[in-house]
Amino acid sequence: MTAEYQAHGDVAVITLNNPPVNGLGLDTRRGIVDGLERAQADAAVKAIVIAGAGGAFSGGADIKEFGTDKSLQEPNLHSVIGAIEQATKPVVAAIHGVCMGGGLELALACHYRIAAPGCNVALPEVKLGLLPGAGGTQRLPRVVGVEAALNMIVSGEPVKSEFIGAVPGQKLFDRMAASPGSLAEEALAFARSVADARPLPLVRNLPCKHPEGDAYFQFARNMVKGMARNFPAPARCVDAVEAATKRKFADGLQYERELFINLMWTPESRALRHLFFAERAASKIADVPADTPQREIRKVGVIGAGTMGGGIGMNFLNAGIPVTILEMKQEALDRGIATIRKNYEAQVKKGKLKEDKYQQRMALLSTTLSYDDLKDCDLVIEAVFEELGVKEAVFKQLDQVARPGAILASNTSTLDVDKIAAFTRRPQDVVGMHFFSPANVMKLLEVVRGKATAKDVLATVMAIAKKIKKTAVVSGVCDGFIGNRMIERYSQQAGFLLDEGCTPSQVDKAIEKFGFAMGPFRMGDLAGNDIGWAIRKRRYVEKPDMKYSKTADLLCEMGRFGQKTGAGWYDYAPGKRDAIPSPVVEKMVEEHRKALGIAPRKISDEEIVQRLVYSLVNEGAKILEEGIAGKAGDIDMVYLTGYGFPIHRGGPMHYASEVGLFNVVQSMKRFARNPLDDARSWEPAPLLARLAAEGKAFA
Ligand code: T1G
Repeated sequence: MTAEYQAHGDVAVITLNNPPVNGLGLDTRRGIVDGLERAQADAAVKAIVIAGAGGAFSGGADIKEFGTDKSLQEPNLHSVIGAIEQATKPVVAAIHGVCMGGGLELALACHYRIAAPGCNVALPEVKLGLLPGAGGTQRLPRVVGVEAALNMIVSGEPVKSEFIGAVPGQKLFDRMAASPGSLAEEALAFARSVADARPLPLVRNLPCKHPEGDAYFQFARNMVKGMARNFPAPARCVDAVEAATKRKFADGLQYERELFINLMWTPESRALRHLFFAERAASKIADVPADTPQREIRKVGVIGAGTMGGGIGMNFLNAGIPVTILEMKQEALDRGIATIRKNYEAQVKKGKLKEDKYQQRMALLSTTLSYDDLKDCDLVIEAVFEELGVKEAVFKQLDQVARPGAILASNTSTLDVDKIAAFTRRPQDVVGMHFFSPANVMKLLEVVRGKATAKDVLATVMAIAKKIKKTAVVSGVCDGFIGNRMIERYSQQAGFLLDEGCTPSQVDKAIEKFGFAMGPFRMGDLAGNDIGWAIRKRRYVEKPDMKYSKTADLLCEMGRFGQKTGAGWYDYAPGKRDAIPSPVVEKMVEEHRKALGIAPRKISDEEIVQRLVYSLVNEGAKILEEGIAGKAGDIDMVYLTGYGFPIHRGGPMHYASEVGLFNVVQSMKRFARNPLDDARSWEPAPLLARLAAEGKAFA
C-alpha cells in the first residue's frame, strides 16, 4: 500500500508513501480510507495523524492519472476528504516539505494541522490550467483570509509554512513544529492533546467574508484579465473564491467542482499538463541511466568573448561556478568583459541583481590570452566563429592542453559535432552545447550528442544545464539539430506566402494572433536577415533542388539586414525597435511577383498559420523518426523555450495531436497541390502519415 498504517499507543498514524511526492493516486487514496476505518474501529485509538514519508507531505493529486478513469475511481479525492471530515476521532495533518494541491486540500479537511517550518505550501493547479478541485477554493479562504487565499490560488506560487504560521489570526496551522525532525513526535503529542476535544472543528464551518466583496473581486478580475491572456483558469479561480464568500459551503463546493471539470477539458490545461511532464522528461535520456556517474564541474573555460561567449560565461558565473574566458586579442577580451559588466550593471540598475552579488560573480571571472590557462578546467565551451576550420584549430589546441576527462563542448549551431570531435584524440569527451542568443537569457540549450559522446559526459551536461537553469534537450547530429532544422521549413513557407500575396506584417500578425511571441519577419529583423542569407547560400550549393522564395535574398541584396541596419522587412525609426511596414519592401515583393508572373491572391490567416505550423510539425516528425530527437515532447520543449511557440498550445507536436494528425495531413495534401508551394516539402513524414492513418497522436 502507498499509505501505511501504524498505531503508536493510542494514536494511529497513516503515512502517505507514494514516491516521489506522495501523489494521491488511487492506491494511496484507498490506503487513507482503509486506515481511517481501521483507526475508528480500534477502541484503543484516540486520535489519528496523517503524515508524508520522504521529503513531502503530498504534492497533490497524481497528475499521471489525469484523463484516466483511475483519477475518478472511488475513493476519489472528494470521498477521501469526506471520510476525513466525518471521522469520529480527531484527524491531525502533520505537514512537512511539500504540501500542494490536493495534498493541501486533504490537510484542510483534517480537524487539525501541525506544520514543520520550511514546508512549501501551495495550490498550484492554475499552473496546470486548472483550479483547486477538492475544496481548496472554499476552505483556504476560511483559514488564511480571502485575499491571501486568492493570491495563492491565482499565482499557484508556494508560500513557506513558517510565514503562514506567523500571520496573526491565521487558522491554517494549529501548531508549528520546532523542526521537520521533531514533527513526528510533536504531531503525536498534539494529537493526544486534542484526543477528547469535541465537537471536532471543521474548516467548512468557519465564516468566509470579504468586507468590500464586490469591489475587491472586480479589482481581482481586472488584475487577472491582464496577466492571463490565453488562459481561462485564473478568472475561474476568482469566480470560485468569490463563491466561497457568497454561497453556502456545499453550494460553493459544487460550483468549484463544475469549474474544475470544465477546465480539465480545456486545450490550455491539456497543453500545460503535457508540458509539465515534457519538461521533466526532456532531462531523461533513454539509454543513459539516471544514476550514471557525473564528472565534477568545478571550473569552466569559455573560448571567445563575443556576444555568445560572454553570455555563456554569465550562466556559469550566475550559478557560482568560476569561469576563465579566453580570447586571442586583448581588445576582444576587454570588449567582452565590458559587455558582461554592462549586462550585470543593467540588472543592478533594474533592481534585479544586488550589487554584492554582481561583485561576487565578477570575482569568479578570469580572463586569458593563453590556452594554458584552461588546463585545469573541467568543462570548456568554445563559442568562436562558425566555420569548421576555426573549430578545428580550437579543438586541436584544446586537445593539447585540456586535462584528461575535461568535457570539450562546441556552441556550434549548424556544424557537424562528429567532425569537430574527430579533431581531437578524445571524441568521447566532445559534445555540442548549443546556446540560444542571448545566451544568458534564453532557457533553451540543445545538447548535441555525437556518435562517440560518452554517457557520463551527457549525464554531466544535463545536470550542469539544470544548475545553470537551462532547459536542456538532447539532439542528434544533423544540419540544424532540432530547432534550426525546423525553422528552415517555417521560413521557407513564410517566403512562399509573400510570393503568393501576403505582406510581411500580414504573416506576422496572423502567427502572433495564434500566439507566437514574434512572427517570422519581425524575428528575422531582430536576429539579422543576413544569418538566414548565409545559410541559404550554403543550401543553394548543398541542396540545389530546395525551393525558396527569392524575396529574402532580394531584401539582403538591398542591405536590409534588419534592426542592426535600421531596416529589414520593416522600416525602423532611428534608435527605435517598432516594426513599421515598409513601402520599399512591399514594392520589392510586388515587382518580384510580377517578374514571376504571379497574380497575388488573398490568403486567410488560417492558411498562414497552418502552413507555418504544419511545416514545423512535418519536419519535427522526420526529426523524431530519424532519432535526432528522442521524444515528441522534446521537440515541443525546444520550440517553446527557444522559438517563442505559444505555451497554451503546448508546442508544435502537441498542437498537431490536438488538431488531429489526420487533419494535419489533409491540409498538407491541399498545400502540396499549390503549384507555387514546394510539393516535396509537404510530403508527410512517414511517421506522421502512419500515425494519421492509424488515428494516433504523437506520444
Ligand atoms: N503527480 C504526479 N507526479 C508528480 C506530481 C504530481 N502531482 N508532482 C511531481 N511529480 C513527479 C514529476 O513528474 C517528477 O517525476 C517527480 O515527481 C519529481 O518532480 C484536486 C487535481 C512537488 C514541487 O501541481 O510542483 O492536486 O520525472 O522534478 O523539483 O486540486 O513536482 O521523476 O518521473 O518537479 O522536487 C497539484 C506539481 C496537482 C504539484 C516537486 N500539484 N509538482 O518539485 O521535483 S493537481 C501540483 C510540483 C491537484 C486537486 C488537483 C513539483 C514539486 P519524474 P520534480 P521537484
